[in-house]
Amino acid sequence: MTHESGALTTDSALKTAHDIRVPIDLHSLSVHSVELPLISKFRTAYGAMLRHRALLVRVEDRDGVVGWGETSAPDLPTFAPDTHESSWYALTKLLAPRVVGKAFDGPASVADTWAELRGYNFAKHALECAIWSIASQKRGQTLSQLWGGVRDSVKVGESFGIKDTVDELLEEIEQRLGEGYCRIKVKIAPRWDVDVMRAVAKAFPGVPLSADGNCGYQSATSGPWGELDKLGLLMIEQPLPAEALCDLANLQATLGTALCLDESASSPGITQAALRLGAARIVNIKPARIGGILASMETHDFCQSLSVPVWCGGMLETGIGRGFNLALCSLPNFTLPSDMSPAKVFYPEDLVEPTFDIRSDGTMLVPTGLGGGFPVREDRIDHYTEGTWKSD
Ligand code: OSB
Ligand code: MG
Repeated sequence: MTHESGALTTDSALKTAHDIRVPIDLHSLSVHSVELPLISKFRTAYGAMLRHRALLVRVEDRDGVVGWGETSAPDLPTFAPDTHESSWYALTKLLAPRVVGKAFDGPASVADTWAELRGYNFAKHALECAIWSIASQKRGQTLSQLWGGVRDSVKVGESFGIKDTVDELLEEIEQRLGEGYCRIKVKIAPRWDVDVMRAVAKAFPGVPLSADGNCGYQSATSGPWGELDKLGLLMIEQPLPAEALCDLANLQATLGTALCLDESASSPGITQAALRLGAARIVNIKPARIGGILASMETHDFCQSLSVPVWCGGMLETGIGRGFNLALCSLPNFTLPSDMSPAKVFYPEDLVEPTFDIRSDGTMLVPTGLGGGFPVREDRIDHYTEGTWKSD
């Protein structure tokens, strides 16, 4: 990190991560399908979820170092082409054979083995995370240190699903603001948008507020956009379908409010194209959706060069996946609050212990532990596992 004429400049995050050298000799890999009950249902434009399935990847290298990664592709290919089952297929049939029993000189060389494969971003991300966890332990550096992080704590907000009533939503927001969260994100869908956002803005004046459409609207010209634009929102996340880049650009041109890419940002290349089209002014980097940690670094870097701020979204990950997300948020261009609820907001218990929590100033600490950041509770994973695959 250097200071030039008062401006904060850093090396490219991609180059920093790409250049990490550490011998990794992959001895074994297992994939665990877990199902966790949700404390309360989580509803978005895609529908309601009462339980959550995740895939956990465990890798062990010949020195006995163990790394875990997590991915949380949904049951149906609604959010992205990836699903729980397609990620299972990719991990067990496509990715494991490329890495098990092989020796590498660092995480980037492992990721190189699947560079020719299109898609399966969620699976690639989980395996890449498990490898980064091993790299962190073998180098004796935290993920944030390995990746060139510049801050010890990150600003976080909460994502609120669609509720049965506005009062229910307001009550939950009030509780979360009391816990410290510094930004509110409300899921919207046709008939749960302008009135709801107006009520939230009125009840909590001055609190940064965004809306997330989850691709639930079809038109840039008709819809709640003009009304939402009057509310001074921090951003409107993914109002139109993922591939509607030209419509997003048309909509962005009519709005004072910044649009933010989520589902559209399906790879670094598409994200860059979308920004050059003017489809948004902010990017939600979800590492699983965009293809992993290195893909996130690349996206972080060109967004920074285009003066586009980024933040990290969540997919209801447990503490295993969030450890990587928190470390990612320590990079310089993650300047907006990220979706980073502790697992306890969603689940009866976390799969790591100790886990992380929100602090009263609206921040969370970047993990200081080696590996994924938090000690994994393998006994709890066993408890929630409904299927396991192991390499020979
Ligand atoms: O669009 O950000 C989204 C959860 C599932 C699918 C899509 C999204 C979400 C969230 C969850 O908003 C936020 C979190 O995990 O903290
Ligand atoms: Mg979103």
